[in-house]
Amino acid sequence: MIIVQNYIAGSFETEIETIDDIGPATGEKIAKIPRTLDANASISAAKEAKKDWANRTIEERAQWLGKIADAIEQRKSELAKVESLDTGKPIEVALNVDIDRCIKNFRFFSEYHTHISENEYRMDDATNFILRKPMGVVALITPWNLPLYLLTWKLAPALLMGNTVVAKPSELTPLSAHALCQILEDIQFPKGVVNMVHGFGHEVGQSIIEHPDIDAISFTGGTQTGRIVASIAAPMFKKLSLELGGKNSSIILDDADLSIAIPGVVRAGFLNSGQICLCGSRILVHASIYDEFMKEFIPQVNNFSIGPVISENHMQKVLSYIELAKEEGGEILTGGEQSGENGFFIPPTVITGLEPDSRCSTEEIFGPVVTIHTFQSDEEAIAIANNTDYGLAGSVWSKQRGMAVAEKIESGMIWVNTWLHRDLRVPFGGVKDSGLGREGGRWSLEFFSQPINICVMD
Ligand code: TXE
Repeated sequence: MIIVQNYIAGSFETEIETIDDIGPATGEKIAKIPRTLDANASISAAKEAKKDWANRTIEERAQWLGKIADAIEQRKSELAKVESLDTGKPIEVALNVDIDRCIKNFRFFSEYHTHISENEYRMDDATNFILRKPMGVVALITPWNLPLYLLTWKLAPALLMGNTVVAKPSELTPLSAHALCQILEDIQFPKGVVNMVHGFGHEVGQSIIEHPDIDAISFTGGTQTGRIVASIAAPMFKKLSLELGGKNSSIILDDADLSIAIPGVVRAGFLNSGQICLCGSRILVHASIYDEFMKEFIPQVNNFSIGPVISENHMQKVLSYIELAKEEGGEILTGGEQSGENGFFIPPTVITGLEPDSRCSTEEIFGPVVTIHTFQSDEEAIAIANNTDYGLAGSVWSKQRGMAVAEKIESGMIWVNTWLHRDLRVPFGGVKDSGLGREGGRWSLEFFSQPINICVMD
């Protein structure tokens, strides 16, 4: 049994009350985590540590990011093991997708600091100097689907820009964040700069958001929770970044190269058991190629190996959407029921026959479930893709018209003839109910800092 502790001011601390952490592959208890009720101690620690960390040079902070990347690299198989245990994802996915990306997150921002230009604007009689100052103490609230990947995606730029941090990982997947704190301790990372608190979102999570000494909040999670976070942060004028849910379309036009589109669309639908906000869970296929597409698509779906979904509750939510699909007139072509004796497994599930505006086709299910729809023209495909409250991502598969269709999709990110092909310099984030703000490259650096103008007369 793993015992997870809070990490505050460089020391590991327990709480009297604990929460059980259940492994989704077995349904058994794998760890105990502290049920922290308030984040006051961690926020005070971060506030104290800010005095030193914010005053170090950006080069020194960048060097620390490099050291963290090295230390993660040395312990990558151990980290992949805990990530796989906690999320149920196959160990190769944990290693090659999750932990690999954690290392890249730190390395990328460690090297990217040289891109920050010291802006100067000349006037006839004066010069404006724009400085980038840290925000202060920032809150990082992260979900369970890509636990360390998403935490480090926020942590690296926050540290680079001179902020100190209070982080709260999901109570469903606390293990890799705890392991990261052990790494920070081992490499003698300055105490109090990163503080990690564990517990329920509505308890310790909310106490972080509400605290007057938190200067900025970077949140990734569900749209409903994002609404609560925004309603607390807005009247306090806290800087806020929200990466929320998605209901993304994979659009296969009649001129698509099916030999790349089909495996691409299968991966987009089912990677991480469909539990990535970028997953393409609505598949729109041109009617003229539907039969040819489906003949190859279903066998590839059945061959795609996935892990469980994250929890009993989440499995019930996904299964209830499959029941709803049947009530809405859908036909289950493959999958559709819980599988296995233990754990929370649902095989890849494909549903046809639903109206494009049905609930199952427009609401986020966040599991291994895709719906298939046909269309007759590019305009119709675009209209279906845009007919959802979300606007995060999507993909278009076409030899000729990918860019033209992509431009008309209401979403923050679109891939053409690929999916989840990431350049860490580009903006990441959604429109509509998928969120607020952008992460990535200079957008992350801007979020975690504030520009100050000093105008000096000649
Ligand atoms: O996430 P929550 P949940 C979607 C997906 C999923 C749904 C709900 O559709 O089914 O959201 O998932 C913390 N104040 N995504 O309920 O609750 C919480 O402890 C402060 C999409 O598991 O949003 C966790 O650390 N914090 C998403 C984090 O918020 C609070 C990934 C996210 O959990 C809080 C996950 C509060 N009041 C789910 N309440 C994506 N965009 O990738 C909760 N938290």
